[in-house]
Amino acid sequence: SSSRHFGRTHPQSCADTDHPKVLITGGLGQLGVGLAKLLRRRFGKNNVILSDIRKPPNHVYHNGPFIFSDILDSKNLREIVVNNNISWLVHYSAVLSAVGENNVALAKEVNITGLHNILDIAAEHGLRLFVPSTIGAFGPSSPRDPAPELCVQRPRTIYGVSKVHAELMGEYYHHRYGLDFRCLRYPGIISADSQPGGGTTDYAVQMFHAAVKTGCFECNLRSDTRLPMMYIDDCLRATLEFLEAPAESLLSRTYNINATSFTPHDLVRELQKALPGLKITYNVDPVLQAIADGWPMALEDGAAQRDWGWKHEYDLSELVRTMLTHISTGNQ
Ligand code: AKB
Repeated sequence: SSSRHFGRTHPQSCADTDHPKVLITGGLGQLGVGLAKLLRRRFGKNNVILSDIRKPPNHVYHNGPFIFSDILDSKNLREIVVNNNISWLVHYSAVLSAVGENNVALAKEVNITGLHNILDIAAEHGLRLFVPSTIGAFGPSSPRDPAPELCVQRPRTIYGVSKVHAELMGEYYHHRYGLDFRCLRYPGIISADSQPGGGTTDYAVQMFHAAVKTGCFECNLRSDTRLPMMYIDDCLRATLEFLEAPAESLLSRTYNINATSFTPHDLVRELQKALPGLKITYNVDPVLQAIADGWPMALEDGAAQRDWGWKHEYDLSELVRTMLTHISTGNQ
């Protein structure tokens, strides 16, 4: 059909209406349930559909629509977009850095083939498409403190390579076919009630839980490894604000967002203010350490501040206070 050629066939894209109909892929990862909650408050419960290839816990079923969707099955994906009149797609399915290095074939399939399916379907149906990128899209030859928006990107992980590919393909589809592609480079995300899925920054989330539950933790990165980090509420708010930004204000389609940066040592010191008995040992994983050593220590996010008003709220001390409250009160 003509729409398969992705011509500019959607001048009045439904993405421009007040209440978008949103599909979130990879919805059972660290961010999907939280984003669905935020978007449902704004756009209505039934206008936000969470999807994944796994069966969700009961509370996810009770909080709004959940369906099976496999990003590697483009027929299934196309059916979902058409049957539900989807106008925004948030593509959270991905294999993260640590898991990717252990299973390159899977990372290629999910992060590259899956992304191709998503791009084609989004372009065919005039969707607004959000795909997260990451600090992992930089590498050892990128400037590290901070990493600018535009610089050398030669990551050494399959995860990073696939995310640079996603940035470039999305921007290409934007220029070539008018796809409303939007991409944020996320730092490591810290959350209390959802677990990260196999990344290099996971140690930080795990340290919070171990600190509260057992009082001791074995860290797999060196104590002086400084990485950009962000509390989940900042990340989800950034995503919503960026998704709502008028297209004319976006001078770029891929933006860095920054909040705080810390090392394991900084985090331990901050946690020990509330939990003085906390004991940390270090058992460095050389693969993860090499990944982290090639990532930036901070991201330069002036373009996001200028174009769509980005401003983070949580610094390290606020982040630690909030995480400890959530974990200790069992809100997890
Ligand atoms: C990872 O560590 O792989 C992710 C990321 C920073 O993209 N959390």
